[in-house]
Amino acid sequence: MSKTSKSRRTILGLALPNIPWEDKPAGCRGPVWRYSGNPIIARDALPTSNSIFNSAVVPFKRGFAGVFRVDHTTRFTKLHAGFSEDGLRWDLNPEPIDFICNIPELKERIAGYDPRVCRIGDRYYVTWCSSYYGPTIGLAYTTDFKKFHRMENAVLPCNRNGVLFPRKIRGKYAMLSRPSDKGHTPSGDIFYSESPDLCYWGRHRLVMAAGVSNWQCNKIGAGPIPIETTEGWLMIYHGVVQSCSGMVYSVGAAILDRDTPAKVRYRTVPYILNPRTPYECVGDVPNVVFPCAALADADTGRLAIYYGGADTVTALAFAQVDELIDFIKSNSGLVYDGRS
Ligand code: BMA
Repeated sequence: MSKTSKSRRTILGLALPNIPWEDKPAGCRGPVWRYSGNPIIARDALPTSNSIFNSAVVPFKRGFAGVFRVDHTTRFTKLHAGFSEDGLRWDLNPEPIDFICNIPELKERIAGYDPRVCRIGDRYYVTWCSSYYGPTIGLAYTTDFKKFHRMENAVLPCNRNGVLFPRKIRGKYAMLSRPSDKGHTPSGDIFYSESPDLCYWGRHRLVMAAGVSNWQCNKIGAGPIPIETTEGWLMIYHGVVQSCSGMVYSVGAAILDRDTPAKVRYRTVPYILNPRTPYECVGDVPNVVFPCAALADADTGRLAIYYGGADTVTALAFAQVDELIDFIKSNSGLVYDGRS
């Protein structure tokens, strides 16, 4: 445990002594480094899986639980629950989540991908890209990762990357999302919305637009549940640039104001992670790193970031919160070219 991080206690959250961890390897230049055992979940970990990626995990009981994006060999995309003692070796349910749904109009709308899981009180809320006349943000909750209760969709279509904040802000539930189109969305920006009850959402505000630097110039979307720190909300996000051979997905980080998260305080001009290993560059969709979850240990400042590689496998990366925040602050640029 680093003395500095302990005395600063930057993360305003719980201790997580069993967070998966590996020290930064010598020679690593940036503030984020990959787990040496990547990928942690192979594409064929389930009998019917084509790929398992872009998935969300949280601390649960003495270990961890999660909701995983599993594209089947039918190429239908489903959500599966999974459990782990150490956050590295995962047991995924072979059957997809069968949501309990009392809303007839949503019952048959079962498409699901890119889940996030957010604990608020004693409930774990799942947001994911669902389908209702186009992509929209599905919402459900569970207390045990066995029964999942479907709620109303959060937004009108078309929208992706719905990410809840882990507590109410100024008395309201809060969510980030990224309005999109029905296809591969050539451009898109991150917005903030509030709700009194997780059903009715409003006061939509632009947080930040695509731009600032090339890796994030076409579209951006929030990734893991924001982590509350003494500096503000640490938001890890993906950014996209269109290249000659397709879209390239990288990862950046920003710090949002604690009381008014639509205000960006700092935002990385360089990426903090980009596709460069074989499992990130080769797969069903090459050149994609797509983070959907981060574990945080308030005692040590350790972060474990879960991300999808090349739309095929699940991988893990690490960072130290103080080092990451220093990096964000000293490499920050804020150009809101979408504000007007
Ligand atoms: C986005 C989403 C992600 C995917 C990415 C790259 O639009 O569909 O699930 O990882 O494209 O294909």
